[in-house]
Amino acid sequence: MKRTLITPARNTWCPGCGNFAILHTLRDVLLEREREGHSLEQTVLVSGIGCHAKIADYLDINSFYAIHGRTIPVATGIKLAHPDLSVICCAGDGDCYAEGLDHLVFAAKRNIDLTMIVHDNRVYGLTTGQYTPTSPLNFKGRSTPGGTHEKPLNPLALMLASGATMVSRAYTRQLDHLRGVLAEGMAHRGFAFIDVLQICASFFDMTGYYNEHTYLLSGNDPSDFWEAWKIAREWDYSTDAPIALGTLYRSSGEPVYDDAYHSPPQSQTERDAAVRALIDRKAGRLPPGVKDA
Ligand SMILES: Cc1ncc(C[n+]2csc(CCOP(=O)(O)OP(=O)(O)O)c2C)c(N)n1
Ligand code: SF4
Repeated sequence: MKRTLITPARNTWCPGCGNFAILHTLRDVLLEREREGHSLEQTVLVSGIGCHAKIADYLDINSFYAIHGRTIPVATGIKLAHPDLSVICCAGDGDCYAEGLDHLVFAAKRNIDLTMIVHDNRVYGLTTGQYTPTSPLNFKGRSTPGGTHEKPLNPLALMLASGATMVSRAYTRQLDHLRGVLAEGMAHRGFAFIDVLQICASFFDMTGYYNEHTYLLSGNDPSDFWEAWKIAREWDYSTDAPIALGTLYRSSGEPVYDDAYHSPPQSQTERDAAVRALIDRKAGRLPPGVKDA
């Protein structure tokens, strides 16, 4: 029987939600990687809290539901403890551009080997449409009936400035392109950041706008930081402008945090002994002369 990697959990996303596109394209990428020899058992998905996070319920792979804004600390812990795993973060824009923004900046700065997929619907979806850092100026939502008074954050410029070694944008109505960018992100060694313009059909349906304004990048040189910077600044997430889709920046072969990090003891026996010694030390039971980890 053909594996679908889709769990039997009841799907509660709204009809037309862009999360379906991310779920199914990510599934395709994972199955393709498995055919290429990357075991699914070596892959872990960490999600935040929000509509996007339910992807952990719907995709049949190892997963961890973090708390709001904390996908990256959890994913960092997993990666440092088990450097051989491929670790994916699925976060919301409220989740990681507001609540957990500091973690995002530090993950990029450290160039930790994670694939960061942001379901950027530009609202807090699960809590019914409050504004987030990428909502446009004057956005009228549940918490701002008179419109917002602040300009949005440009996540691509922020990630470039923070040191991310892959910076991309995709769109949930461009499935083949989205699939390609997700595959590229998973293949990248280092911090791969992908801002996915994800349609929230219920609270901020930008389909018509994105269909009209997006274009696929071609002929750009992703190793050219300043070209990437220029492309990132074309659209400020608020004012009408062309919206580039694709990989703006990619720098390969840069040191990754996981390599430089002092690894904990690798064997299970050593780990058990280290944990036991820590517990004993805390409990004041460590015999004289025995060093803790
Ligand atoms: C620490 C904390 N603050 C607030 C909440 C309430 N909360 C749950 S989901 C959510 C909105 C999530 O929005 P976003 O991250 O953009 O994801 P989306 O639902 O749009 O996918 C909020 C504010 C929470 N669960 N935990
Ligand atoms: S509220 Fe928006 S993001 Fe959440 S499931 Fe519905 S369409 Fe999707």
